[in-house]
Parts: sequence; C-alpha cells; structure tokens
Amino acid sequence: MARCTPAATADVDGDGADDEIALGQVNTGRWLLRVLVADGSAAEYPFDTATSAPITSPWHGAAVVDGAPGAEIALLTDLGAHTMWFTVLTYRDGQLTELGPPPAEAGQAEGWVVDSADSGWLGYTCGRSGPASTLLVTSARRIDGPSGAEGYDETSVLFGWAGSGWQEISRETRAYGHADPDTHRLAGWNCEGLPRFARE
Ligand SMILES: [Ca+2]
Repeated sequence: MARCTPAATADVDGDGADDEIALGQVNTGRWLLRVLVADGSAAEYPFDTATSAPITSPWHGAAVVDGAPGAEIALLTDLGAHTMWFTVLTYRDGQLTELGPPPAEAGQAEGWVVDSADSGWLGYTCGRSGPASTLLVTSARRIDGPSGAEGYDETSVLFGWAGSGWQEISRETRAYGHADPDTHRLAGWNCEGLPRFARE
C-alpha cells in the first residue's frame, strides 16, 4: 500500500466542504490518489505515469473544470520536450473517474494535452456562460513560408458542459504574425487553481 501524503484540499464531491486529497507513489511510474471526503468516506484512483518521462510528481492541481458540482483533479501523466499530457479526475457517485476532454480537432493528439513551443501551442481556458461552465480549447500551428516562419493560425473552440459531456457552442480562428506578443496567450491551463504548465 502506498503511503499517501497530502497534496491539497478542495471540495471534490461538491457538498461545499473541503476534502483532503493525498498522493502516493507505489513504484516507478505507478501512483495512488486518495480523496478523504469530509463525510468520512474515501475514494482511491491508481494510475500510471509514462516511465520514459522525468515526472517526479504528477500532482498538478484541483480546479472546477466541468459543470457538475465539485472540483476536478489534474495529474501530469506524460511529458515530451514541450508537450504535457494530463489525466483529469472527477468525483461521481462516490468514485473517482476520468473526465474526458472535448473532442480533439483533426490532427490533434487525443486526451488532455497542453503545449507551448515555437511550432505552436495548445491550451484550455475555463469559464462560464451564465450558469453554465464552458471550456475554450485553443490550438495553433506555425505557418512557414519559403523564407521561414510567417505566423500562426489559431483555432479556439468554445464548449459548454451539457450534463455528461462537452458540446460545441462556437469557434473562431485568428491569425498572428510570428512576433505578435499575443501568441501563446491561451497556451496551457488557464483555470483558477491550476498552474499554466507543469513545473517538471
Ligand atoms: Ca466536499
């Protein structure tokens, strides 16, 4: 059994009382997340991180992401040169279960992925539209011309939480010059409670 150490407190089950979140390492690349709910119950979630990635702690943070009551838990589970893959957990009916991301755009990696590189970026922005939770998914890729980088094409798709999944509300595209200071503005996590990027 892993020895779990406290990672954070957040209201995970949405009853208004803070719950204790703890994380333990079972062995290389194997972890256990445990939530001690304020009502005295507990939920556990064993998960793996990529052993090829130098992840010393998968803890990223707790934040309200979907529209159901309670905070979600973001865990860093794989790491590339500049790409970061996350698992997002949510509490449903006494269990911790994976929350799926909105459907990926064509050519985009599956899962919760953030990125910030000269070649482009990927990010999530949590928000609200009236009483409903929204998630803006932004992706951009560099456009190269004969003489080098010309700029970026960015697509932002706004999703709303529709009870059990994400539903597209609207989308917009934007073009940037390569040196435009607004590039990468929406890269990473832009959600209260989560660092934009993992510190690994
Ligand atoms: Ca609670």
